[in-house]
Formats: sequence, C-alpha cells, structure tokens
Amino acid sequence: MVKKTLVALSAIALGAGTLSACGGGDSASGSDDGAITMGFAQVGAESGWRTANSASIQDTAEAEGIELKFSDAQQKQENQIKAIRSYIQQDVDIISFSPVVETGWDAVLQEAKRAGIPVILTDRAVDTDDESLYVTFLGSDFVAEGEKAGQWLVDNAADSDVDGDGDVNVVELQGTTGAAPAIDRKEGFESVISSDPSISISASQTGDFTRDGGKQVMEAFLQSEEGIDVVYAHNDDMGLGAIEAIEAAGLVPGEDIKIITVDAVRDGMAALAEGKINFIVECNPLLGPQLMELAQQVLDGEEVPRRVVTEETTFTQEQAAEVLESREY
Ligand code: GZL
Ligand code: ZN
Repeated sequence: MVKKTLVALSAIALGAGTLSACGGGDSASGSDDGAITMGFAQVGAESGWRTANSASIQDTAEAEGIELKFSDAQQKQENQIKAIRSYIQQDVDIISFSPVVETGWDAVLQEAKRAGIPVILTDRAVDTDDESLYVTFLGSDFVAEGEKAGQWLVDNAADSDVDGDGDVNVVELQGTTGAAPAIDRKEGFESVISSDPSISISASQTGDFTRDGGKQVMEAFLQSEEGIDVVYAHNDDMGLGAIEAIEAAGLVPGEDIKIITVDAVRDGMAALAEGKINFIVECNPLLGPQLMELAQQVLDGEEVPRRVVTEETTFTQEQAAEVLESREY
C-alpha cells in the first residue's frame, strides 16, 4: 500500500513542482534504501543482438544503482509469464520485458496492473486492446527496418539479378513466428519491393532468429529453389547461418547470392565489411540507458511518451569497413 500512496503523492507533488527527483529516500520504491527494484523478463540469448541488449540493460542498472532482477526465458512465452508473476510476488517497483511474441499477455499484465506495478515494454510490442496494461513501449520501428531493406533491393535490383534471368528471386529467413520484428520486417520489405514486379519472394520460412535456424533453412532452400538471387534474413544471425550453407554448397555469399540482413551486430558488420553480406539495416539493442531513465520518470509520477522509438541507420559494405572498430556491439 505504501508504494501506491507514494506514487500517487509524487504525482500530486510533481504537479505542484515541489517533489525532488526520487531515489533519495522519498522515491516510490519497495526497497528500504530508496533504490528502485526492477524485474526484467528477457526473451532469451538467441542472437548477438540479444546478448548486447541484455548487457546494456544489466550494465545500466548497475551504473544507476537500480536493483535488477533478470530472467532468460529461452524464447518461451510461458517462461516469461512465470518470471513476470514472480516479480509481482516479490512486489518489485516496476516490471519491464521484451515480449517474445505479440499475443497472450493480457492476463499476466492485468495481474501486474492489479498489483499496482507499472510495466514498460522494450524491443518488441504486444498486441492488446487494453492500452492501460503498459505505460510505454521503447524500441525500434520494425516496419521501417523492413522498408529500408526493401528499398536497397529496389535501388540495386539490376545488380541483384545474379543469374541474369530478368527476375530478382528472393528467399526470406523469417524471425520467430508471431514476433513483432518478424511480422513487421516482412510487412515493410514486401510493401517496398511490390513497386518492382521483377522482384519476388519465392520461399519464406522461420529460422527463429538463430544462426543454426538460418543455416538449416538455407540448406533446404538451396535444395528446393532454382535460381536464388537474394537472401533477406530478418536478423544478422540467420544471415550468418545462411552464409555457412551457401559456402558449403560451393557458392560465394555476397556475389553468387546477395544477402540483406537486419541488426548490425559485430559479426554481421564484419561479414558485411568482408563482402559476404551486401547491406545491413541497423536495429539498436542498446536500450538500457533509455529504459532506466523511463523507469525513473514513471516512478516519479512523470508523464512519459506512449512510444519511444530508437535511433538507427543502415550500412553498406564500404560504411561497415569504416565503422567496424568503433562499434559498441
Ligand atoms: C529486434 C529483436 C530481434 C533481433 C534479433 O528488436 O527483437 O530479436 O533483430 C533478436 O536478433 O533475436
Ligand atoms: Zn534472377
């Protein structure tokens, strides 16, 4: 009860502009030293992006003196739901998570709401009609990422018709089925390539955002598909798996088959710099600083935007070679 009253008071006090920034003992926190306690339910450790994302969250919490309870769901929704329930039991001040898939969250988010614990979504979105179930969503615009990938292909269609048959034949390695980045990156990519009738997706299958998944699906595509010109992988890790399959088939990745990926993690950028990938759309995993700042603002009763979109760009092979040494992840 104490927490709710404090949050309510801080919101009122803020209105009068008198409350100092919380954290100095007058914060709405469950722990006695005034530090914020956050429960974070992470998707898993499936990719280089996820590793960098987890490090950013953990490092920032430590630097900010935020007590972080952190769990890895091995990409299983039921494990994330269990973790969120345990945070509710432990009466943390705030809950944050990256929903592995878009649907199936209303029940557990209702429980957090009834417990008076605010929720911040990071990275991936949920598909819900009840907007009151979370305070804000911090993450990338995945549709825009797909559009950027599609635009590069439209701009480079002639060079991408590797077999010269007049058609640009794309095979697609999709991310985790039902995940916001997989749904949206597909939507954005298709919306842009539809402007060029010579470009089409001849096969599309999930590789679950992992290297092994990308390798296995690409091996199957190399058996089943004739005249593959381009691979569009929803993340670098599946693209790197596809490179292994392409090389095992005696083909040269980046030349015999063009490769477009999303993330721009170090291993992807190294492959781009050496010419095995042709274009990467960045998806920034370093959400820790913005997440902890939003958490502080929410617990101080401040208004926060409903949606905070992360800044990110794209890379060609030349640009990757220039920035590789200075990349943070
Ligand atoms: C995107 C993130 C995706 C990455 C993948 O924000 O959810 O999940 O693109 C990761 O590498 O597995
Ligand atoms: Zn072709």
